Amino acid sequence: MKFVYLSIALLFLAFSSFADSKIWFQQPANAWEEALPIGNGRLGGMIFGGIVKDRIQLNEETLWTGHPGQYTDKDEAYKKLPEIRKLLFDGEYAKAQEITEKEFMGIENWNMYQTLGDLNLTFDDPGIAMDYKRELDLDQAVTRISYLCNLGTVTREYFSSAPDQVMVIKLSCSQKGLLNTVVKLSRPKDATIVAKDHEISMFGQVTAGGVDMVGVNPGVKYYTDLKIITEDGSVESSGDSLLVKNATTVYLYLTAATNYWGDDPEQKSKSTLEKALSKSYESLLSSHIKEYQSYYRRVKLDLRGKDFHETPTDKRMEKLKKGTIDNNLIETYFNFGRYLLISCSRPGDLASNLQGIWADGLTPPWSADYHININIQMDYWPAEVTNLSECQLPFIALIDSLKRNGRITAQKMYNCRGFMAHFDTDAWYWTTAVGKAEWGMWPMGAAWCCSHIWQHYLFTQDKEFLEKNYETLKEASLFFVDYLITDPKTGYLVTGPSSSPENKFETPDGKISNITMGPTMDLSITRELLKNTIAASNALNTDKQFRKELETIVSRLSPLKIGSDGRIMEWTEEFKEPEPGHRHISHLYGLFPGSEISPVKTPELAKAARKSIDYRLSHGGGQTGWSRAWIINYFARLKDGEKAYENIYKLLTESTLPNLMDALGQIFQIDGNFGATAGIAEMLIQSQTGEIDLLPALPTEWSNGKVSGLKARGAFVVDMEWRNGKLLWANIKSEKGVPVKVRYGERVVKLKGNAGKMFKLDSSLKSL
Ligand code: FUC
Repeated sequence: MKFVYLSIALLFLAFSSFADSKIWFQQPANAWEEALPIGNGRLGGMIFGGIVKDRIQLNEETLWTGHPGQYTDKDEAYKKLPEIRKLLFDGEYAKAQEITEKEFMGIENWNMYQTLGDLNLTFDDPGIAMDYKRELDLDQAVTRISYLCNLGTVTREYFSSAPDQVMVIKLSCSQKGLLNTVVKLSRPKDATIVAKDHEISMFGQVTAGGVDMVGVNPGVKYYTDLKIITEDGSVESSGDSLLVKNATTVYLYLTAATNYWGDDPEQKSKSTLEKALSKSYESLLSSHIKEYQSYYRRVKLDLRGKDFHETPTDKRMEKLKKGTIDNNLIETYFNFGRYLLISCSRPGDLASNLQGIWADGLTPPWSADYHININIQMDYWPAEVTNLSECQLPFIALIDSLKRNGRITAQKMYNCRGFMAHFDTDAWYWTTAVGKAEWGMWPMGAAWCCSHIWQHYLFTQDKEFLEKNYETLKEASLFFVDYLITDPKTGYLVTGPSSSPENKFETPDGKISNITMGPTMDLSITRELLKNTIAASNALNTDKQFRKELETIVSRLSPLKIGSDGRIMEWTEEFKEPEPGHRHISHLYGLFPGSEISPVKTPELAKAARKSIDYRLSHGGGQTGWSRAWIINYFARLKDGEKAYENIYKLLTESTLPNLMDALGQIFQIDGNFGATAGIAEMLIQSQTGEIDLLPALPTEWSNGKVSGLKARGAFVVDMEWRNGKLLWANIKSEKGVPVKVRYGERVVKLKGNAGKMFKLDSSLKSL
């Protein structure tokens, strides 16, 4: 079969007026990493768009192997704690690590987030196909395919609707009755497939690992239904397939459910399908677009780039590598980040995992689980600032779900009250420490997650939300009240045994080790958690006694330290670093996402942070997409727009797949998309120091531009325009009447609290 791919894109010009809201190609996807994602927060699809064989790889976010209670803590593990801590205080790192791994930590037994399966469509070979186009319209959350062939114009349209909880596909050709297709559902294992009448059902119970592990470690029961409706032609079943013959337009409706939330999956899937079928295709599509746009259209970014919309996205990515400046592609990348968050994280759903909701196969990378030593937190970095607060709620629910196991782990491993979690969890919310100390021995997972509770409150000023989640902050803090220990050398309170996530050091006697007492990141997170809990108890006017206790502890926490070479110290000692370009830059947590390091408020620390980043980068740092994305945010916080831009460019050219999905090597991992989306916003607006800082890190390449709908802490919505690198005007709408200072460069003005008021400021922040 020959395809003739012509670059003329006339067919699609009518689809949307938001030209740079599209990711598009002139060829089908050859690999999963080139397919286009659709999703409604729960039900996802990766669209390949082949001419003869189209594949839609399917996901349902609760499709997990395993079950609650699979991971248990070692009984009375805490009895080992004094010995381990003593060894670490005495500098016996390697020995402490050996005991920790053997006697303190548990055994790995990973559960998997798995594919729901594939929807396969096989069409008659048209011989020659011209003007092929495959696009994802970010403004509508619809993927479309089209080409010309002997069937006339063939078009396919795919979307996953949140309001109707159904994935819908429309196939059509312009010549009457020429569309023939074989429709199949498949899954590598654990599936029974039945095709009858106009419907295919696939169901089973998922089990662990690869195809040779049938029955091992059972997980959820699932059920998926596919219904075919045609306007003409016929549909008949043959084995487990449906054959559509002589049709002009075909509609496919797909629903899926599991028993994760306690539902009967068959009943849930079928009743959802029935409801969707009672509506016309047009009404499903229009309510999908309307509902989606109620999120997506809150923000609009215009970086005044050159118009390259007639060049397909993969070609633009290639041109970028050769040095073309393409601000519109950065806009598209930013919009794609918002699209992904809206499409994988809706209130009531599970939180975005390492791949959002899109993962192929039975054993996706790192199980596509919840790594909470950076990755899942990064997924939520853009949520508040890009005005998608509700999309953060699944993550808040995840924190709540950690409490049950987290209390047991706190008790059994540390003999402490409160709750805690280590570096990783999954849909069953395990919290114990497993595996190698290098990554497993890190007790700060829940504490870091909790910062998102306070940030959500700061951005929304939603007191009811804070009231509901205060106990979580309190319980997370309570753990540290019991857990922290005085460092006999310094007299400060420290954490431990713990690591600086996934990094290693060389001990004075030449051994490579990972754990110490009081790594810098732990202290930054602890300080932040306790301060947030203090602030929350103040805001709610509650728990005075506990607040006092926390204040005393905060004053005794080991502070940030600058080393002899001027960098922020990663550990309490100045160790040799076997991997000086390590991807985690955890000791700068206080710069981002934290706020204890600031070029305005703590210039010495900011200078040391800058040195630390430069050092990492000069040793090959930023290798993964997410690491690069973190660096963008670091430079934004240091108000260095040029460096932030340089790292966006590096992210796009070194760690981004052709479909703009973030890459770790050749593997998709969604955190980099979200981290960089947040970074772009941080370059335009910041509010972590109590001031709204306008255009804090504007690079020369973005000298002219406009943005609307970004959010600032204190519940403000900010629109602004700039020209020749200078602010032109800013409109700041106060939703809750919180008084605030606004900064632009050195200039600072005060805005009085006035709920609902729009403050209109000119280029020198004077009221208009
Ligand atoms: C963290 C990182 C790895 C990877 C994994 C999913 O632990 O160190 O690079 O991103 O999560």
